[in-house]
Amino acid sequence: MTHKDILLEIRGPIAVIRLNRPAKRNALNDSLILGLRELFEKELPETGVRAAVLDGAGEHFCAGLDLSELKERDAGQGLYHSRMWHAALEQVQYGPVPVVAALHGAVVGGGLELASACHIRVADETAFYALPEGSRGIFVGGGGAVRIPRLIGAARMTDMMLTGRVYNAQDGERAGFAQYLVPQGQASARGIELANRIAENAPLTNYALMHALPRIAEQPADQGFLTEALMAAIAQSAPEAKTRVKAFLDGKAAKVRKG
Ligand code: 1HE
Repeated sequence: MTHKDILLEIRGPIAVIRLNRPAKRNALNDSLILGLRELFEKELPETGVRAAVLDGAGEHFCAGLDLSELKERDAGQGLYHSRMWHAALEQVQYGPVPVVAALHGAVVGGGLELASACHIRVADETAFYALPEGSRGIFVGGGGAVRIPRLIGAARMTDMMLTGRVYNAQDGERAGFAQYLVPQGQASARGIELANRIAENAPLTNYALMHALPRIAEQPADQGFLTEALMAAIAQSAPEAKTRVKAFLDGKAAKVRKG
């Protein structure tokens, strides 16, 4: 059963997943993190959707870790807590379908870590990005140290944590947090549009983009080229690829148009 603070709506080929704890600015307590893991690992695969959108109810996407649960933990408990986040966000990144994060308001701390585990980020003009961990005397623990530098570079992340710098939506898009910047209130609608487009792809193409590309990008070049060749060979041998290529050659598929 879907967690009490998560709304799941199936809209044809896509799922719309909403963090629904607006009174606490969608702060992520342990229960909600485990709920996200359960959703991506068990519930979503059963729905048969081909893409998903993740957004937040209320004025903000997500205020990060629920600080009211940050009680005294010893080093071992801290390690397990962080690994619990890793396991949950791993299910988002390497789960069943590509996930578009639709961002508005605060995208901070663990909220930014969650957004970074998604495959595409669409932000509206109200979005802002920060890593207040630096000011709270803690460190990122939800995979941010790995994923955020891959979006914006280690130098920008270091600056954010050392100085408390907050990026607004425009600067955030330029820095690489979001791939799309839309007017206020339109992030979810645009996310849904993109997810529907993603759902039209051959499933193997989406699989390759989710599971092969990030690993290839981390491999030494000679290994990356080989992995790419293996993935390409598998994707192009699928019947769906042959049908799609034939449709183009028969003049029945869309051409690429100038953006
Ligand atoms: C919270 C949290 C939270 C709000 N944990 N309760 N994250 C942060 O350090 C960010 C902390 N939050 C904020 O800076 C602001 O709340 C916001 C900029 C996100 C939103 O401001 P605003 O004015 O809209 O809301 P608010 O009045 O500050 O908050 C409304 C309520 O939500 C209030 O509770 P109330 O009972 O007084 O109504 C807040 O206490 C509560 N609230 N954010 C708990 N984060 C895996 S490691 C990840 C490490 C981190 O993420 S550290 C960064 C944590």
